[in-house]
Amino acid sequence: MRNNLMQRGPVSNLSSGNLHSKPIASARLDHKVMTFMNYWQKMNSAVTVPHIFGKLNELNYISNLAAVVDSSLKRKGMWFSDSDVFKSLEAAIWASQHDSGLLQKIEYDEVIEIIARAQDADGYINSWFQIEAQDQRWKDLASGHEMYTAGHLIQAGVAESRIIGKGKLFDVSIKFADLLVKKFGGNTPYAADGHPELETALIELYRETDKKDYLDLAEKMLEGRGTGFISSQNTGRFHPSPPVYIQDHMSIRESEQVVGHCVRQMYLNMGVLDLYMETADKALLDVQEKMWEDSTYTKMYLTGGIGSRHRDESFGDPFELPNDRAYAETCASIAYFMWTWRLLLATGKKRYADLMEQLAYNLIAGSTSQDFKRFFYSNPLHRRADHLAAFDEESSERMDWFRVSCCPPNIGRLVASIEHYAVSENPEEVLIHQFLHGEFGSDTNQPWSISLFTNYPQSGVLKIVINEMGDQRLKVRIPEWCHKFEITLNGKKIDSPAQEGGYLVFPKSSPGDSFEINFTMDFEYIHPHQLLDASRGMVAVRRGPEIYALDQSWNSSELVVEHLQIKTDGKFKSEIAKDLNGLEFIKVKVNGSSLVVDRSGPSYTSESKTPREKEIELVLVPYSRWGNPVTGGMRVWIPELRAEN
Ligand code: FUB
Ligand code: ZN
Repeated sequence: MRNNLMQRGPVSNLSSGNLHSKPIASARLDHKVMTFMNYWQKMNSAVTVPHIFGKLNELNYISNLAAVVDSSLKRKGMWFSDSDVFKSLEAAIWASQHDSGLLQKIEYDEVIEIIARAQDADGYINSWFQIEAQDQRWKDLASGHEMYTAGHLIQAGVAESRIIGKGKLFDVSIKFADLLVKKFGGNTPYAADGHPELETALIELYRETDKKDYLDLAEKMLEGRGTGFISSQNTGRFHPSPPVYIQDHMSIRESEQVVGHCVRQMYLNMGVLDLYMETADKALLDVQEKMWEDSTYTKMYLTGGIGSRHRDESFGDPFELPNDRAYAETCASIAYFMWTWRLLLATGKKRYADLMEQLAYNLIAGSTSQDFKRFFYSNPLHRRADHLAAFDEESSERMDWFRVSCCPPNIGRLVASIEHYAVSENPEEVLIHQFLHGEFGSDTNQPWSISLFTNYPQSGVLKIVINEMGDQRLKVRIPEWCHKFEITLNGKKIDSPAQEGGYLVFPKSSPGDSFEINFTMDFEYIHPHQLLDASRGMVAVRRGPEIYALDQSWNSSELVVEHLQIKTDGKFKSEIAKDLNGLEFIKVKVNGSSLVVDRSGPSYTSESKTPREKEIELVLVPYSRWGNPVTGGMRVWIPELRAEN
């Protein structure tokens, strides 16, 4: 049984006593400060979420639902477009915590009314099937996305319950969930969706209602996967879905490698971890930890991107990580972040918090333009200035919308709830995993409250003021990139601070105590694994959690990124720069050279030529800032110019 119903973010009200720590009840970012995440969250509510609803209205997503009961309206767009309405509502609900006028601005009540009217008497909603093919319901489990879409509805309902209180959207989602239980639960024949998502949603609904039917159905769907049955339920109408593509090739208890469509694999993993968190079935956790290693150590880009193949939006082989052809969908890294949070809560292993930081400040942060209205779907690590997107490829430009528009609402919902992924607690400890400027606390029977002040990731200085603290010990993650740090307590240096599992452990604290930690942020070169062919002979630059990019916008217009090499024996010259919103960040100059390239003639010769080159200075900026305002040439991995022997 759960012990309280007070937590208000995603993954709340967990019941299992077998977790390392749980999310906290109260987290709030200060929107008056101009730090990267705080400003982004503020603009996400003020600009991104309203922009998304503008698109949902303009492009018929909402009227598709109205069309279910109004035959004068014509349905348009993808067959799973309802999912983006539901995901956007979830984003708006989390965002309404920081912008009280937002729900009115997006006409929340009216949209919910349209959804409620579209719901059939038995609880079913899916405007495509309701309008285009009533008789095809549940016939194309492999790619029809009916349960996937239901999952997003349920997640929005759960968010409504946690933030606004159980209202009409919650009721609609319960009605649909009950239909799913009736149709697919208990001893009924097995069914599950080719696009996982419903499983994690049902377990979140279980946490919100305590109704075990939802957990049981999720468990049945997860445990039955891996026989090829879902894959066989394919009418051919939508998308071919072979077993590996939809993770229906192997049981969740045996599958140790990430394969197939990246977002599907990540959403499936969220469901498996949710199941572990509620049942404490350790075998599930063990296999998921192996899968995380497969993904993070062999199939992930330095920026936190996953998916090296545009074809089928999929993982490639281990170490198949082409920089220019990177698929690296924004949704995939967002789901990776959400999965990794579950692993962190389950195990308390620091590596999970480190990865969440890497994902947040690189791929995810780079997904959104500085006007907060354009987004990357695909996030390459190398873009040639004369890049021409191929037919099978998502654009490597930030766009204000996409035909398949899953990414913008996903960005909206994660950024709107990001503060809930920063701190967790157990009866002995309060654990600070991510460094965000704001107030954090708990209202359990062990109340505590802290204020966190920081300008992260521009600076590695973190000040923690204790407002209230009982017997729990305060622990702070030492970031993976950090080689040196200093700590003071009420202004006095602590010489050998205690450490446990990569976390600093602070002495018992009293109200008014103030800890200051300075995680020294130096620039450093990062080298690829020797099996990473696509980046062999190249280096990348990192400062703190941020990976840097050589971006055309910050360099001379004569510079061609493919002609450049970097000298790793020189000094890093850092400077404060400002982005288009006036937010400060650190740019860096390094020595390098530009090859004098003759583009005419054949690509290959039998003779080895030493190209002429001229010395130049390269300017690098955080990957998250590249391509603002325009997308030109860019590369993360830069060929290293080695000193002649
Ligand atoms: O199929 C729904 C969503 O569209 C997936 O999660 C994304 O990868 C994109 O294909
Ligand atoms: Zn997406």
